[in-house]
Amino acid sequence: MLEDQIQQLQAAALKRIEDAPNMDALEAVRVDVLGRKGSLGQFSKEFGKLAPEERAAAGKALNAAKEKLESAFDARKQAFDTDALNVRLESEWIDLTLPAPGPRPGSLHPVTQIQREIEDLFTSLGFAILDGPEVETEYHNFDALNIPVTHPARDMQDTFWLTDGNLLRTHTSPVQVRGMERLGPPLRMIAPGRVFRNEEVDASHEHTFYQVEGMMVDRNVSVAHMLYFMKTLLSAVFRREVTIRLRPGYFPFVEPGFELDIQCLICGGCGCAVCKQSGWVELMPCGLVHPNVLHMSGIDPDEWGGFAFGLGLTRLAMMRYAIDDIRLFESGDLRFLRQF
Ligand code: 2NL
Repeated sequence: MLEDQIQQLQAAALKRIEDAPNMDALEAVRVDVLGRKGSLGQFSKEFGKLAPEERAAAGKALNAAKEKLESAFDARKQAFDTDALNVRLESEWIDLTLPAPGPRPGSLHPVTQIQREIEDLFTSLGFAILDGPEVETEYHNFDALNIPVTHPARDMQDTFWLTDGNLLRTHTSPVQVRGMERLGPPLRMIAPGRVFRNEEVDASHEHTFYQVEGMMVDRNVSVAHMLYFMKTLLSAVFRREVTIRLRPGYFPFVEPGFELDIQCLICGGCGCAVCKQSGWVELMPCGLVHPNVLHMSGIDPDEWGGFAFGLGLTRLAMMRYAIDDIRLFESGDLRFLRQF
């Protein structure tokens, strides 16, 4: 009987639909059974052999089976769709009550970080933080510092001269000269900032870098005062006790002048590549302010004296973060800057 065969096919197909493990398997069943060349369609070809009254009953059974299978197929498909949606909902949900992330927070340039630490320290020691112009007069950058007219530092090779006779400051000393002129003694000040040298640029030389200079002018200021402040400064910068030594050094704006070295922080003084096996690292030129320098800025050297020092901020940043190429600082390279 055709109707029995349809019944059997229907039962087998329903079971296959129910057992289909996924959408692909279900679709294969649909093509097999309901598709154009599917097994259900094969029955219609048998209809010609049937008597007309049998044909009507068989047609009815075939349509009923088709409807039943189609709705079973749709229900199974619906179940797969719902499962897939639930998986997505579980993996992709977001909490809309969380605050928006906002812009990515930036960070301060490593030199700025060290500059601010030093500013905070000196503020706590009663020093003023002074700023001044980057384009300077020859007088404030050289003459007022007792630097002879013939000094090689004034040379084209070391200084960026402007066509009007002014220059890009080669140190922040001119800020201190202006400070002495304006504040008068007694005074304590530091002058951090950007300075310029006409350098052949390589991994350890830049035309633009940062330094801080500082000075204290008062009655009876001695090398002992200078040493106290320098040790306090370096212990704060390196966040530990440092051992220092003084060697004589010549700078026209101080007398006596010194080179201050710290015992190498890498090897503890035993000798390594950083200190070139000497155990010491040259860090800070300093000295007692030359009487001529005080006099030129309107301070009586018979009544007042002072100490002064210079410290390279860029160099400190290189030491602290073990940066081996000075050109990175002015490069604007975000891959570098985002590390700080
Ligand atoms: C440097 C800087 C030093 C000073 C700078 C200074 C400034 C005035 C008066 C006296 Cl207005 N001194 N600054 C003092 C000692 C050392 O070093 O970069 N030298 C290579």
